[in-house]
Amino acid sequence: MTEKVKSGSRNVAIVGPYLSGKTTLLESLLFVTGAITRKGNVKDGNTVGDSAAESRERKMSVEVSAASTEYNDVRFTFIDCPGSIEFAQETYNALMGVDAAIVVCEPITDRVLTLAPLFKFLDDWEIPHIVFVNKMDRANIHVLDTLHALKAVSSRPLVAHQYPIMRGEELTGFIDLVSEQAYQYHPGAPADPIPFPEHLKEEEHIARAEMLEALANFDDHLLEELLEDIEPPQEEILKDLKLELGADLVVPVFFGVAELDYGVRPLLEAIWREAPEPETTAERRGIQVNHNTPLAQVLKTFYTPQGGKLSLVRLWSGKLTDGAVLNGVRAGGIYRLCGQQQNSINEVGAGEIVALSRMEGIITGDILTSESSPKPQLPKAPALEPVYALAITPEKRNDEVKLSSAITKLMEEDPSLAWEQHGDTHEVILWGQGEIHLQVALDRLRRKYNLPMNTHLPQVPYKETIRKATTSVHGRYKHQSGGHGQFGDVFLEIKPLARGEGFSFKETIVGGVVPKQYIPGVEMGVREFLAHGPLGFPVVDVGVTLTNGSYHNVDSSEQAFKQAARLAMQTGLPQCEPALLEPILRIQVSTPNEFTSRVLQILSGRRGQILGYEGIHDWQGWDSVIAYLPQAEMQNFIVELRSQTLGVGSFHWEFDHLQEVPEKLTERILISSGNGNGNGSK
Ligand SMILES: Nc1nc2c(ncn2[C@@H]2O[C@H](COP(=O)(O)OP(=O)(O)OP(=O)(O)O)[C@@H](O)[C@H]2O)c(=O)[nH]1
Ligand SMILES: [Mg+2]
Repeated sequence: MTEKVKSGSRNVAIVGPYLSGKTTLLESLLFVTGAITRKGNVKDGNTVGDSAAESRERKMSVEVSAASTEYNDVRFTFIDCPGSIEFAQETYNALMGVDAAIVVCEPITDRVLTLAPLFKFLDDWEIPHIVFVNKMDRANIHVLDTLHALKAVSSRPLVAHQYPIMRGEELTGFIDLVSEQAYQYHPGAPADPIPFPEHLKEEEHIARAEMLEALANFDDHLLEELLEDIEPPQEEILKDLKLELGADLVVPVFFGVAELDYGVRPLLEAIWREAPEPETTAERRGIQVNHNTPLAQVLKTFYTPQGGKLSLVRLWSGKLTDGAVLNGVRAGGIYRLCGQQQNSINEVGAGEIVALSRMEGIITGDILTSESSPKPQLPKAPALEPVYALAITPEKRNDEVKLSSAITKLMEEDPSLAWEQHGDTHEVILWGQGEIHLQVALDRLRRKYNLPMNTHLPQVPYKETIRKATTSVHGRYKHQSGGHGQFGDVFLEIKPLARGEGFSFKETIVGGVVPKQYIPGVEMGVREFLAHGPLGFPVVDVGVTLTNGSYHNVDSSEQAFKQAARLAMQTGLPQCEPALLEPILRIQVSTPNEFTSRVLQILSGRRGQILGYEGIHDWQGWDSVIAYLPQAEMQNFIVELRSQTLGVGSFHWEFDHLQEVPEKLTERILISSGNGNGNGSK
């Protein structure tokens, strides 16, 4: 298909807290621009944004979805991002490739904190953004209070771009603060100009003055005009809005009702007029736009329900034509997306977001160039650490072999998933960002790869150690079976080592009472035994010395000495006061400081040891709490943390050390692991 040349393009992410109306806004944007002729809605599961089965089923977005449309001769590609914090990686990856973002939120003042991590990301990366206060058909707080609350969570100044006209809790129109023209909304039609509503004069003046003052902070000429009471020309205000939005210096605010298309056209008009062009974005990212050399970045990987692979890329530079070869891989096709609908095109120019098919071996975040050119570095959203785990086993035993290739594909789609086969517990553990995140991954395994899974809570990789030494434990292995017998005989000393030292093996054999060639067998026997100590777990921090023994000329062998060593360990280790050890994590929790005391309580309630807390230096109002937390207490920690912090608390973790399990817990752990005989660590 050959297309008429557009005068430009804009790529805009639609982001914001969970259920704020992003997918509904996308539907409305596509409708008012004519990309779709009938609007779907989230409840009926027929929106463009939530067309993936996993999103439809849950009535929430669980992955990004791209849709291209046209407005005033400019190609717009919107990326509808999931709001749930568990899918934040999707949002962050997409944001790296857009020219601007629309932050959709609700007019609920005590929930604005949920915007804080997003605002921080946008400001850290200087991504121009506009706020769209949605659901203004149910706004039971005053507009100025909404603005005030929003300002408190943004490090950049928020400026109202319009002043809403309300009837009770319902939005009926708006005053454009640049032109001071008032408009009345109508269902299913563009807004009409109306006379200025005099009763709003005072409030409108306050909002307009604030907007102009915020803009003047970055424009001396405008500042002079304001000081001299000169009315600035509209073109000057619009020019400043464009420049300052483009440099992420100010954040314009709009109001609307996405479900009724109210406020959607003014929003679109503002993005069209004020959002930076793709070349400006490339320049700000330090990318040399070279018209000959393609440079693209993968923002998302999809495996479609039919099994095909699609890589959503931002083309920063150059152009792509059908059959282009990037990083040595030939693209199967170039597509503009509208949710799951793929429209094939022959060619695409710099500044657009399109999908490439069959880019085998290419994963999200990859930088793509034509074969010959050296690859420049482009910033990449940091990968989120997994904070929630489930152990999984295929429902059908034979499926085990298929599992790793399916999970690898899932991880190509979603880099915030991880998996491991645990060395101690032998479980396959799926790691992710929360319960829903993992449920979606399991749904995909079942639906796309026909791999239904059973899940259970992962076992804690406990270890055990000893508290006391024992001298000279004897192990003798003697076996006579027909011809050639077996004989091994050893004396071992077992002692505890300092925490973290692991295992050591020594020998003090004199006079060849245990011949040299059999000593490795003794060590092997000891090591094998230590894989499952008397409490049922791997034993660590133990030193064993082979002190004495005897052998038989004919019947001795390495194998026989191995058995003798095992027998000695079996007798000796229970005499050494075995003790259970649990992994302790060092965690760093980030939380709004109004919730810090709750976080401390949660940690103490989970046997955590608080090491300290302080304000985060580049994040006003947020604290960082450092603590030791037993791994056994981590399972639902993220769930509780989020429930106590409006969903925004997060944490980093790393293994720190092993520590003895408190006596009163040991017995419970041993019984539930099926290893204990109820006699605790004694
Ligand atoms: N009253 C009202 N409800 C709305 C409006 N916009 C969306 N909704 C409803 O809000 C709910 C969530 O809408 P979505 O569009 O799925 O929100 P979202 O932000 O995409 O949600 P996630 O992607 O899951 O974070 C749905 O039930 C919508 O019908 C609006 O303007 N007014
Ligand atoms: Mg959505």
